[in-house]
Amino acid sequence: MANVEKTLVLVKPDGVKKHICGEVISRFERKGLILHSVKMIQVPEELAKKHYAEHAGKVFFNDLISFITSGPVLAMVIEGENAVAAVRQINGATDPIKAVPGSIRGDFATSIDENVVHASDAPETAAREIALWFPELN
Ligand code: FUP
Repeated sequence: MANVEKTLVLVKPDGVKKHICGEVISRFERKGLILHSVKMIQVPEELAKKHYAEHAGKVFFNDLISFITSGPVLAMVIEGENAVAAVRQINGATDPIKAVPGSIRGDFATSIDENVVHASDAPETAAREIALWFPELN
């Protein structure tokens, strides 16, 4: 298998509340990706701010932090060939209205500020995010 990668995926509080964690995991598994690590976490504000550091100062930053800390999040490391791009394909576009039907966001969300899932956008980002969310793997 060429180009095996790991990527960080979150089922955000809206996804946990909709009881679709299993559905989300199932879509990655059906694609052939592997569930490497998984945990349920109540996100501390400090972790949320580090995770979303690239958005600090933007108009939606405070809402982003409030939302991700508003309830339990399912954090996981997904592994497999081209895992970064494969997971983002399955998740769909950031704005659920632009996400195609059949993608997670296209099927389960209507609003950009509650879009069910997060996934790393590049291998370098994945390394940083996995270290942040799963320090025990370092
Ligand atoms: P993504 O990589 O698809 O998660 O998207 P971004 O990193 O661009 O955005 C991170 C999160 O910020 C999104 F999941 C939703 C939120 N966001 C807004 O609430 N409003 C915006 O205009 C853009 C992003």
